[in-house]
Amino acid sequence: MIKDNIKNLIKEKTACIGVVGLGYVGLPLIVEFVNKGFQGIGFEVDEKKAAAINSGKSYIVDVSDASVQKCNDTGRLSATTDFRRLADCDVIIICVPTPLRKTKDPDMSYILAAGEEIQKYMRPGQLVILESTTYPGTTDEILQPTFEAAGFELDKDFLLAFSPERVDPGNAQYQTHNIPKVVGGVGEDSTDAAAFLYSQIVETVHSVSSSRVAEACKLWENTFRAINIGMANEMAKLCNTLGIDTWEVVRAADTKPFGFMAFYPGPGLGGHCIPLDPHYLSWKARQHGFDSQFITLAEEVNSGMPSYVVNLAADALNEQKKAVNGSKVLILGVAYKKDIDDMRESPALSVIDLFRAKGAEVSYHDPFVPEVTFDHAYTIGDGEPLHNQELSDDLVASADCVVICTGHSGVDYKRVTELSKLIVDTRNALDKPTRENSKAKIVRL
Ligand code: SAJ
Repeated sequence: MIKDNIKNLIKEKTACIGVVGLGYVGLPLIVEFVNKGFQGIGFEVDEKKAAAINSGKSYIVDVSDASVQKCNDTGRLSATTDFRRLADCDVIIICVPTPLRKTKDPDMSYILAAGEEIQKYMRPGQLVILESTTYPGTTDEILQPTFEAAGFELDKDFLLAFSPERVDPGNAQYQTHNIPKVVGGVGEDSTDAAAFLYSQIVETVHSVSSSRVAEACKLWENTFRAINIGMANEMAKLCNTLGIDTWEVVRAADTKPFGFMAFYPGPGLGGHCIPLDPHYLSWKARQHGFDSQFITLAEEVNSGMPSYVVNLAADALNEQKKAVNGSKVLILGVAYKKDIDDMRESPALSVIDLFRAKGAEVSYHDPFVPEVTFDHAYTIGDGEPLHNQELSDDLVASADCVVICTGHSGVDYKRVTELSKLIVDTRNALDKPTRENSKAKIVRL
């Protein structure tokens, strides 16, 4: 039985673990397996990444150079662009990107490419696991037929499962070993073998009945966030309409010890997960004639926040008899969330674009982000990148409006309120004493 063979190799720690894609999911994963005594082969299409790993260097925030070097020193870790070595692996875990196309449809090209490479070098006796976030059905509708087309038979020649990644970059409290792992196989043997594999590196493994359940679980988790953030954004608009302090309301609601989970308004939805994952779910549902209204509505509300923020600023400038056109706008914080340098899908890009479309002169300060580039999706401006400006007194004082898009720690907000004329705070970055002593007019979400 292939399941028993694979489980024995895992038990004896002689199983060779292949990880396809050494990004923020794949690299921490292979390091965990090597640290637990397994041999690990990392597969990358990017030669620079493979070379970095082989020279003991990490390019992932949660993985130190020392931890990569330590794995190298055991002689059990290697990274390669030679996909022929997939044949050496007893387990192959796919951790490749699943972005959206510009049309908001799933871009499956990375999973398809990985599946084709694995098919090329597949041999009997392998367990393949997909970790990339994707729509329910990917594992059994795409990967299973790909391997069967090469003459391999599920349960006889190969096992196949899905296990969603739950890596939270920068989260010191929750790392790979203590984040419960959901596992769902295409058939019981696959579930059993995959669950046994992850039990070697994760404290809690939660098996489900199929790969589709596991695929749907991940999307539920992140769609839950997108919809609740959308609700927080709509509540902000509602509270502003009623003249009620949004942040005071949500903080009060959060005193409820059960049945409530706080989400907060913001300038929009950024990151590589939350803005994208719900579209994988709604896309698949639409293929079956089901239209997910919550996902659509949350997308409308969240993607409308940048213009809501710009209009708040425009109204406030208008009160000071200033037009947006020709005004100097300083954006404080452009990363997609606090105290990180990641710009993916950052709503600050849309805020900047909208201000420029109204003729404002925009600059930014973000200690984590040295440069902001605009892809073709952002139409205004000459396409030239913006560069981080030092937060000098002159920069703040000369701005007609300061917009806090990301409330990084370590910014001297008190000084900003002393020097600014007008501040739009989209992140409640200005605490009450700072607000009460502010010389600037302050507008909040
Ligand atoms: N945001 C709000 N209001 C909120 C929470 C978030 O506007 O109340 C915004 C953020 O500013 C950001 C976007 O939403 O622009 C996404 O924020 P996020 O906190 O969901 O952070 P992400 O994108 O890093 O999400 C990841 C996800 N992790 C995985 O998919 C493995 C998510 O499931 C985690 O819950 C989240 O990290 C986390 O909790 O840190």
